[in-house]
Amino acid sequence: MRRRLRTPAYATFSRVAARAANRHDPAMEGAITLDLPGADVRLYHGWLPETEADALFHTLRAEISWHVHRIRLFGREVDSPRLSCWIGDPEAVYTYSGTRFEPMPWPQALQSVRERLTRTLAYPFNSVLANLYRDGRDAMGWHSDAEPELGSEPVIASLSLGAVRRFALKHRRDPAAKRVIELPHGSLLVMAGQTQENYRHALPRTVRPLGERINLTFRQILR
Ligand SMILES: O=C(O)CCC(=O)C(=O)O
Ligand SMILES: [Mn+2]
Repeated sequence: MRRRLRTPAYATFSRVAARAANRHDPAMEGAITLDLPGADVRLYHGWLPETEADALFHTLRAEISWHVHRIRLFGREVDSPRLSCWIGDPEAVYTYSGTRFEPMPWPQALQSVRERLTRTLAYPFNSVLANLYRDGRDAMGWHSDAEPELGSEPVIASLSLGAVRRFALKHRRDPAAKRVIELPHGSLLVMAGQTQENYRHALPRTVRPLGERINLTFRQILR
């Protein structure tokens, strides 16, 4: 059985908290809620206005120390097909795909995004996995963000910058419960509740000629 850390009460995300918080952030209104049983997934188009999203993309592209993460796949250690960087508060040590990652310090450009997310989603994000997809060959296979240090019912806030990519979700047991959506520049996808417990998600490869994309998944690592 997987080890589960207890989620502190203040970190419990609810629709009520979200609604209350949304009043202070116009970009959180007009969310698209995906109609998937046993999931809580919302997509906010244009969460970051285009010029801000452009600037953030260029700053992070240049400032983040991008590297290839080694991941465990079918018992073998291989290069992850994308460039990544684990960023967070000093205590936010994360082990995923069999590798332990010590956090890099927050770049200035990410601090204000993190503060805005923490405020509007009423959830204390202390880390972010930054990923750079160089073209359509870079991808992420089926997985759920369900490591023990994320606790039960984690909130994952995923900000997309750059090329539009498809994002797929499928239920672990119900083959009819699945969805593919597009994640445009400046959009925010929020996965909460039992989404990680019930669903896997993936960012499939594509042969379409595509430019670079940066994805930032904000998380809370529990101690
Ligand atoms: O790139 C994305 O949109 C998703 C990435 C993802 O699921 C992850 O890094 O855990
Ligand atoms: Mn994920």
